[in-house]
Amino acid sequence: MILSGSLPNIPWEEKPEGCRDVVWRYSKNPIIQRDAIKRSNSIFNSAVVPFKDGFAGVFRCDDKRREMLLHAGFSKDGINWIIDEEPIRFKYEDEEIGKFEYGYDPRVCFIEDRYYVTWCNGYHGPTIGIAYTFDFKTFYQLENAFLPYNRNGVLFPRKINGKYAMLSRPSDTGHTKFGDIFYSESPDLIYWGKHRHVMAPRGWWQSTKIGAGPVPIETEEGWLLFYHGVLTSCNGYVYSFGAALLDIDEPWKVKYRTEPYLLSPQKLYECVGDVPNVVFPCAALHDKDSGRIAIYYGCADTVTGVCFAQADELINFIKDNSKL
Ligand code: BMA
Repeated sequence: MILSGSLPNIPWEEKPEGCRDVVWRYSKNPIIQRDAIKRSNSIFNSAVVPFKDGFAGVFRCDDKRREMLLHAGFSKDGINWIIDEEPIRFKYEDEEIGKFEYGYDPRVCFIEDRYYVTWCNGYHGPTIGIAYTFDFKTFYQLENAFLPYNRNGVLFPRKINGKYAMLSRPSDTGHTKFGDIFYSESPDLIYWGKHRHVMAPRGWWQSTKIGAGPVPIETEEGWLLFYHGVLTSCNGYVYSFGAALLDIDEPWKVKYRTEPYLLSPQKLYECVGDVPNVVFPCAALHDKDSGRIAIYYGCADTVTGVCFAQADELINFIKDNSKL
C-alpha cells in the first residue's frame, strides 16, 4: 500500500484485456512529440508532478543545435502538455554556479513547501545540479550536490532521519560503461555526505549499469524505486527499467529487486529515434487511495511516453520476482 499522496485526477487507463504484464503502456503514446515546441529536436527523460489543480513539470528539450536544455511545462490532465518555448534561466547567487553549460534528465521532488529540481548539470563534466521553485516560473539554483562526474541524482520526498536524502550514480565524462546507485544525505541540500552503496549492476537487462529513475514512493513495504538498467548488445546499449523496494529508515538497504525488467524497449517509438532501444523513467505520479501509478519515461531519446501500474499488484510482483 502507498502511504502518502492522494491524486484522484491521476492520468489513468485500465490494463488492456489479456495483458499479462504488471506495467502497461498508454494506448496513445507517445504523449509528447519531439517537435512539441518550435526549437526542439527531441523531448524526453522529463519529470512531472501534481501542481495546483493540474500538473507541472521540467522537460528535457534538446534543441536543433542538439544542445541539452531544461524547459518548464504545464498540463491540466497530465497527458496534454504545454511546454514553455523558452528554456529555464536559473537564478543564482554565485556566478560560478550560474554558468549554464547544459542540463538534462531532470527529476522534480516536492519536499515540505517547494519543488526541487535535480538534473545532470554540466560543470566541467556532468554532475548533479539542484534548484527549487514554488511556481515553475522562477527557479533558484543551489550548489551542485557532488563533484563531477555524476548522473541520475534523485531526491527522496521527505527527510530521512532528519536529513535530506539523495540517490546518485557516479560516472565518467562519456557514455559510462559502469554504474552503481549510491545514497547520500545532507542537513541543508548544500553539503552531502554519509555515502552508502545501494545497488550494483547485475545479470542480463541490468548488467552494464543502473541508475535511479523517479522520486521514490513511500509504501508499507519500503521505498518503491523504479530504476533503469542497461545491457550492452552487439549494437550498443539497451535501456530497460525495473524496480526495487528499499528499507524505509535505511534506504541503502535493498529489500527486494526485480530479476526480470518491468518495461523494455519494444514499441516502434521506443526502438527507433535518436538513440534506439531506450526506455528511461524520470517521474511517477501516484494516488494512495486507488493505488494507481503513472510512470513517465523517455522513449529512444526522442519522445515521451507514459505507462501504468497498480501498486499492490506491482509490489507483489517485485517480491515474488526478487533476487538480491
Ligand atoms: C544516458 C543519458 C540519458 C540517455 C541514455 C541513452 O547516458 O544520456 O539521457 O537517455 O544515456 O542515450
